[in-house]
Amino acid sequence: MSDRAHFIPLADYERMPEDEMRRRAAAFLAEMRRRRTVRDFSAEPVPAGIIESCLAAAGTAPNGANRQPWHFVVVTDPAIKSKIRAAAEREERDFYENRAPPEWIEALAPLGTGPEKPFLEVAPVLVAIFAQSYELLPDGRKLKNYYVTESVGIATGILITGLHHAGLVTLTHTPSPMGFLNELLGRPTNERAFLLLVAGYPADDAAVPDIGRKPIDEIATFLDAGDRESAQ
Ligand code: IYR
Repeated sequence: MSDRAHFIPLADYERMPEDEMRRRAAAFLAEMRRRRTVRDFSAEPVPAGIIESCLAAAGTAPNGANRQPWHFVVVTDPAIKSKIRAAAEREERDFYENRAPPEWIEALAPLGTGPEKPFLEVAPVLVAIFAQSYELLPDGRKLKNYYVTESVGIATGILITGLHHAGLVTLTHTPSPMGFLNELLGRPTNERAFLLLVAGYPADDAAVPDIGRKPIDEIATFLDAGDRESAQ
């Protein structure tokens, strides 16, 4: 049964004038359009506190039954980064040489990816993101989590947005399979590696593929009342 007795007023909501809303939406769009996935990183360390703030922001993500089914492991230790690179490249070589169907290799061609992953050692920060499929209770029982992939995906989106907003670049890296991350980072069996987010500054000569984004009319459909009637 719902229990609204424990509700509190929505005190932090800020109502804004419409022109301010439009200005902010447009400014946010302009800022997000500047975000690019980067594979050429500088080794320069990131200032203290940035990663922590962005992770705390990621932790505000809407999620299933407020279980907050995520865990983030921040790796800056060069020795651990080297181990991650070696393990990821082992999987990636097998992916590119054996497992990936030709169609997939073709789809990746414009991105210039390959089995070599130097950024895993060069970039100052790796954030390994884990999804908690269930919680392990102290008595050994398993408490199921809900909408885990959706929840962790949204949190990851906020993390990527936050890091971009703070002036860093990221790469969403998905070595497959990623089980080696549990082993290397000592994560428990209720957690599944979801994504490896590489973060830092771009290299001075960083280059990105010349690819575009779908226009709004291709990614969204606006059904107004009239459209709905005629569709019936
Ligand atoms: N995991 C591989 C392949 C890869 C797959 C997709 I889909 C990409 O958008 C990019 C890469 C790799 O990281 O190289």
